[in-house]
Amino acid sequence: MTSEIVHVPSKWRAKHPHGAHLNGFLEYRTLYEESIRSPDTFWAKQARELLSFTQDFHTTRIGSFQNGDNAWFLGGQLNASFCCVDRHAIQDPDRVAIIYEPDDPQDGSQSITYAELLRHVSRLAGCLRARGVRKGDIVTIYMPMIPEAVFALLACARIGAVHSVVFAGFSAGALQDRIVDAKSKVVITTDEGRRGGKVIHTKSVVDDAVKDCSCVSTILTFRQTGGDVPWTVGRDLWWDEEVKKYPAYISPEPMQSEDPLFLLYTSGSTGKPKGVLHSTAGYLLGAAVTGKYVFDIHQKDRFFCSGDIGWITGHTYTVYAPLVLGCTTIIFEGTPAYPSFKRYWEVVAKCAATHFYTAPTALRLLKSKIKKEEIECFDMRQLRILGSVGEPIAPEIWKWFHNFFGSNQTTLTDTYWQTETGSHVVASLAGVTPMKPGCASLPCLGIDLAIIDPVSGEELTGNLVVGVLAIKQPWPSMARTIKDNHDRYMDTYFNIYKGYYFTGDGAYRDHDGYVWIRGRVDDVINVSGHRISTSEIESALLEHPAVAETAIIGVPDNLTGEAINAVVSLKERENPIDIKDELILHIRRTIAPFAAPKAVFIVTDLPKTRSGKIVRRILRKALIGEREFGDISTVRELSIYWDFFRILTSI
Ligand code: 6R9
Repeated sequence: MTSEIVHVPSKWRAKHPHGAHLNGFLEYRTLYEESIRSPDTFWAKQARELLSFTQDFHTTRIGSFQNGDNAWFLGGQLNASFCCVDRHAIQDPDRVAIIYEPDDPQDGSQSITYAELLRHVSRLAGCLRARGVRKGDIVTIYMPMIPEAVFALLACARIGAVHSVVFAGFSAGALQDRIVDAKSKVVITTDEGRRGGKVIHTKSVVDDAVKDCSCVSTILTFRQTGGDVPWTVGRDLWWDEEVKKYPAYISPEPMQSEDPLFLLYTSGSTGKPKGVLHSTAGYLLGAAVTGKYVFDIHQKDRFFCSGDIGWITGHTYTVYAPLVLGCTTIIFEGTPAYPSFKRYWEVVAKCAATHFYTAPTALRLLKSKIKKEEIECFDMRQLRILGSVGEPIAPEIWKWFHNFFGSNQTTLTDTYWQTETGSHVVASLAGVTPMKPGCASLPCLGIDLAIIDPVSGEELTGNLVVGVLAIKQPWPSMARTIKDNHDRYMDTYFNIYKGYYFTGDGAYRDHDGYVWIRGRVDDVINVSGHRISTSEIESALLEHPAVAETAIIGVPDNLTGEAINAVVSLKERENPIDIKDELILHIRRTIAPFAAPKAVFIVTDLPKTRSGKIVRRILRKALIGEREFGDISTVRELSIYWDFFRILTSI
């Protein structure tokens, strides 16, 4: 593990003359200590500063992890759409809230001001109300990355409805499960969407999904492409024909702090996807505090988060954090590969983005496709802050990201968090924290981290410790429950180590107190008594020039307990026999002989979820010879794993 430190570049300060919100690393240390010593004082102050309560709260926090009943800002009333729209529209109506960059660059971008956003959100909110949606009802949203998806989230929030966004790449079956679980009366979608030059048939999928759902009485469809779509008179309504019937302003519904804001389904290690429920004030505050301090957002900023609205990253950092702080969010409909692999650079340059937040999976792809000369023409001078999310970022990829997007003049924050945490929990603060490539760094303000010995269940204090990552004190944006299954919520997060929230990830605290995320604890491999993180071996393999992507899997082994298997895709066609030996030698050399894979499998691509995470579960099952894969509804392009299978069985 490298302990190289990258300081905030001096040119960063020149780009940002007023400096970050915090004046240096010592101020973070002081504020962090205060936030842990007196959490109620810290969070109450942040809440009053960053949110707008129409009625102030009287109690900052009650409840405990043991009882699973944490609640924040009791007695407070607020509305998330007011905080994200109205207050900025009142202060500065012409400030741009959204820049929309379509899939096809020929189609031209579009800007929406805060005043316009208020009108769009109000009209849609009026329409939802007219279709019978009431406070507490769950509205399912199945839309591509377009501004109307943002309007839909905020319109729900405006009338106190709970939004449940389903990624518009999920199948009809997966969508149906979520609609039924949520008992949605209304589903919001588009006729079609575009992504990477391809058409996605959103309305047809919704039609298939609701065939057996008696709960759905309205499908509201935004006309995005103008394509022909199936239509059921009475149930189906065109967005443009409906919204114009409702006023350009409706007042926001006053909500209690703890009223739910949204539901988001996520996969657990077992069972069907769980509906994670987030609260209004606590969630919004997590987005605001991390947006302000981790990403140093200022109102003049243009924030580009490539995370789709169908995932938590899209919720918190494409929608809520930028809008609650009143800056401009860039909504990008497309992919990094269309019409060329230069697309992300084009979007950053064209929109003059100040921030670019993306995932290592996209970066690995781009790294294997792009040469420096190809992107030197783009003016990236406005870019100040880079961010990474979703999985550990190998130091190699970190450095490439910093160089190829930031010309080594930006900051780069690796942000560790989860659907359940609502907002960042471990991250460096842009412009404040000295960075270590590949390291998530330090706990965010108000987050009391613990590393626990998984065997004894005891907390490991001090530095140079390895264990499982947990959180010791409640924080406002933590999920409040799993819909209709509070027992599962307790068992997954709170009953494993009493008194702690258990993240499910392994972590190492180095000699500087920096926290390195080692991947899910089920991804830790124990070979002959040596514990080794899959991501550590993966990072090392990625440093080999031939490797494009890799997943390390632990398989049972008679001799060593577990054996390491490496599944690797290559950048170029190489002789697989030669390269296998070379990769094994490479790991022996860079980590240790015990970390060297026992077997290496060369494949053309790895099975991934639609959000780009490698599905190790499938690889593991294939490697141990199981032919039953369980729920594979979240896996992209199933053909890839059949291909993988074929290669495995032919070896
Ligand atoms: C935000 C998001 C959560 C899981 C989490 C961990 C992994 C996320 C990471 C990271 C290492 C990072 N993860 N960010 N691992 N470094 N910076 O991705 O939420 O989809 O719920 O996934 O993703 O394993 O437990 P979610």
